[in-house]
Amino acid sequence: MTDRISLLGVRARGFHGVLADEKRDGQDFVVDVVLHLDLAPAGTSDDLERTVSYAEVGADVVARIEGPSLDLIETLAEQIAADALARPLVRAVDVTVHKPSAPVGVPFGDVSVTVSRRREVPVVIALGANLGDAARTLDAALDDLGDALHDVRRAPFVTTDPVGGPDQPRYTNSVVVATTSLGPAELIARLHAVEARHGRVREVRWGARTLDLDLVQYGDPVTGDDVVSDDPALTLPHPRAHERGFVLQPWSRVDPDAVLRVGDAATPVGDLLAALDTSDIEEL
Ligand code: PH2
Ligand code: MG
Ligand code: MG
Repeated sequence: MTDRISLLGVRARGFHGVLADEKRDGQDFVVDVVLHLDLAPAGTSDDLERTVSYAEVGADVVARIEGPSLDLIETLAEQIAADALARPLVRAVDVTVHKPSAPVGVPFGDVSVTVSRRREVPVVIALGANLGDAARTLDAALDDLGDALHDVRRAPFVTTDPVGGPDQPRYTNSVVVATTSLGPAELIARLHAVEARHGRVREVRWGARTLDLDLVQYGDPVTGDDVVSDDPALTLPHPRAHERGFVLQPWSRVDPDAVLRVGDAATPVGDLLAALDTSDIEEL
């Protein structure tokens, strides 16, 4: 994502510093904040609710500068970054804190620290395989995803009848809920790379495969900051997940309160599942 809102040169007086005089006399701090978020929803609707108000961000920054005395501008930058990421829609933030009157002891132009922080986003990934040692491949794939995912929880493996496509063996399926700091396109690229490493070839649509890793949902539809996209390279949420028992059943096992966006509605996965015939699904 390259869209950004930059708020530069926010100046206020604060009492941060290691030295006693700094805590007593105070000095000016100057902060630059660059928010990374998708600006298309606001740009196409002209609606402030669909972006972040830079005025509110500026007020947050001044409150931190004028707030409780800290020793380090690193801490101030970290706090400002956390405030920005706590705002819905913000995916990442770069914060620079300048301390132009710092007691450096030599003539200098400016001193600053910069931190870049990204939000951890909840994601749901469906796993499937019906060639080779499927359960082993799914485990290996999760190992390969390693650093891309955090707080990973995996549903028990199930076997399921193939849905669609040519005559083919039963599938082994599972679902993983996790968080990531990767963007949706980056995460999908990682999923494809892991599929390729396990010998996946993209030939027959819905045909047998050594490994299928589908990004089902990116973000939280309850707060509305999930990514919705009909870009063919990044269709989110997954267009068929809401009708597929082999996704919904494992998902509800690993997260009984799971919610999937279906159109405009954040829908409990349990409700979707209740409407399906899941008699083919067997836990391993
Ligand atoms: N994946 C498909 C097509 N059909 N059927 C089952 N049971 N499990 C799958 O993972 C699956 C499928 C396309 O990705
Ligand atoms: Mg699939
Ligand atoms: Mg797929």
